[in-house]
Amino acid sequence: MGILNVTPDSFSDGGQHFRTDAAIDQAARMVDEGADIIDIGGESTRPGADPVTPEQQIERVVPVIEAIADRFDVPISIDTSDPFVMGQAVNAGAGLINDIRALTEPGALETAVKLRVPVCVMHMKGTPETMQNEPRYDDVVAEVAEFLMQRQQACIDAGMARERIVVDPGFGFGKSTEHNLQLLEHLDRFAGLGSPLLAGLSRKGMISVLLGLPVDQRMHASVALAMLAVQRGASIVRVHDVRPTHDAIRMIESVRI
Ligand code: PT1
Repeated sequence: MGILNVTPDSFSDGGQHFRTDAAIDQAARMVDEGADIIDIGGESTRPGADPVTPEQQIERVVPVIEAIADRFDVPISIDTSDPFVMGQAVNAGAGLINDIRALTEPGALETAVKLRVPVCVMHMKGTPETMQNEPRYDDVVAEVAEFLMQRQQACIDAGMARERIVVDPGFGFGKSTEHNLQLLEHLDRFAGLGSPLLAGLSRKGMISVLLGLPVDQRMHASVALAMLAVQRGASIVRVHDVRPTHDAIRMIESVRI
């Protein structure tokens, strides 16, 4: 899954047309590099980010989704928690809902069921504004697994098929580096939930903590983390650097030890 952020901090502020054109170019590149899904988000959810209104998200993502759906044959995922954005995005051509709030916003679960697309439910402790303020767990693996199992069940009860619900432990979302490492070590526990598993580790802060690298130098470490996730059962890895990750996964799959 290639990451396509359509936010002012990810594309310099040349207006919506400039943003849409830049996003199409980036999508074309990721498709060429082997991406199987393009994940489009109009709201930054990294630690400390401010929320964005549904109207702003729609203004940013809908033209981009329409353009990509028009040009490429690649599945498009919409990274949002807002039911209104979900509807507009699926209408424009998105085929997967990626929700860091695991369909907990009012109306989100019902909307996702009505839209009849697969979903990704992710674990987060707190909100993006505050989640990295000393997160605490008794047992992070058990707590995250319990949450994902509950959200998976809520989706099943609402009428979704288990294999159309993707689960994600939410690396970096209300987790210290130690928590992230424990989740990675026990990732097979989440694969055991019987739904496809997604892991998002690309360029995240834990690489800075462990290796002291700035964000523009985290590619190799990110590929290594993606490989660990794949070997522990992840079926989707959400990444910035598609070609190196794609090559590494192909290598794993042609060796399979
Ligand atoms: C993710 C994810 C996401 N991550 C899914 N969607 C982000 N399903 C956005 C840091 O510690 O893992 N899974 N959508 C990006 N969020 C972060 C979080 C970016 C933490 C950076 C950090 O640096």
